[in-house]
Amino acid sequence: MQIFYSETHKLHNPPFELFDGGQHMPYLESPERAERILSALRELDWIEILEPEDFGLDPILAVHDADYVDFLRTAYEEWIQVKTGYEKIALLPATFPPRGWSHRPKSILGRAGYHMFDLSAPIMQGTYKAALGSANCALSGAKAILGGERSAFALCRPPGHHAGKSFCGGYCYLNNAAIAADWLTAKGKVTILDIDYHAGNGTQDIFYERGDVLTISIHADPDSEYPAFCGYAEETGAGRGSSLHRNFPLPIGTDDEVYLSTLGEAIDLIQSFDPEYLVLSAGMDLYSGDPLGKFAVTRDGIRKIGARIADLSLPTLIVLEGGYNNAALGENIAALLGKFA
Ligand code: SP5
Ligand code: ZN
Repeated sequence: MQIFYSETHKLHNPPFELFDGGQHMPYLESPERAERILSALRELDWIEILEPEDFGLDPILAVHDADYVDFLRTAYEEWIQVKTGYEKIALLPATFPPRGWSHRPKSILGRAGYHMFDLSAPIMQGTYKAALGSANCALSGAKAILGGERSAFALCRPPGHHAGKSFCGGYCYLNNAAIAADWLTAKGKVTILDIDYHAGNGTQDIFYERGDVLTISIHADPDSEYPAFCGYAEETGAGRGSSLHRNFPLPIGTDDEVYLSTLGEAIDLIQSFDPEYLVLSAGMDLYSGDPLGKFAVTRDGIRKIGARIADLSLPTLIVLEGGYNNAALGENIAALLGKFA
């Protein structure tokens, strides 16, 4: 299996994040995550690690608004020009628009509040480059499956599924899976199946009204978990995309059996849609030992999830999303990928 990995992810390494209640915590979405996965995969004899190709901005601008991408590109440089009495490590706003405030301000802090939906996607010096490298990993994986590979794994960092057409948040800046899926639609219908613990609100935003991409997310019930405002069962798409988005919110404590039976429902939907390609948003925070997750899914469960998805026999691009138990991350990815090899 071809694995696409770029060292550029290391340019994005925020020192802290803000948890609920304003607690400063070390940033969980760290470079160590990718390094752990890479070293576990290097142990396997059925993988080949490749540098991504540069696809330029066109496939990114097919998914994200131009003014948002421009904001990501220029934000840090503009922010460091602002005179403050404190050290500026990362751009993070403290003011956000409530419903109905639609004006996009000129100031960099104003635009940051406009394009960010939470406090977990700070923009640092290397963030934009890292996000481009991550998107290029997903696009390179998409090209591999177009070229006849049965599957490919994009070792993406930063992750993408919380990033929408014009917003970042939840550690995500560019929606890698969405960019790759959109690129694949030139050749046929695509399904994105999102198994990250958190609802894939960015992917939902991007494809909500599209008829050529079925999007499905299986996740912790947003009534009690992040991202709180999106990921409910009644959100099923609109316009041409009517009935082509599905959310499966699951309770805290969900185990292998419940997860696999829900996955079975998702697989039935995929089979009825009959896509040419599958993109799997693979967040490993569904694992029982994840610091951000409260499911009881085991490594054996992850192996079975991979096997059930592989049984669809579709050309499949697997894209890394979340997963923060660094010690278990490499083995969990190896378990997920095993049946695709
Ligand atoms: C890609 C991805 O998985 N993004 C997830 C971002 C989640 N941020 C939520 C932070 C919620 C903090 N609550 C912490 C409770 C820890 N016990
Ligand atoms: Zn997640």
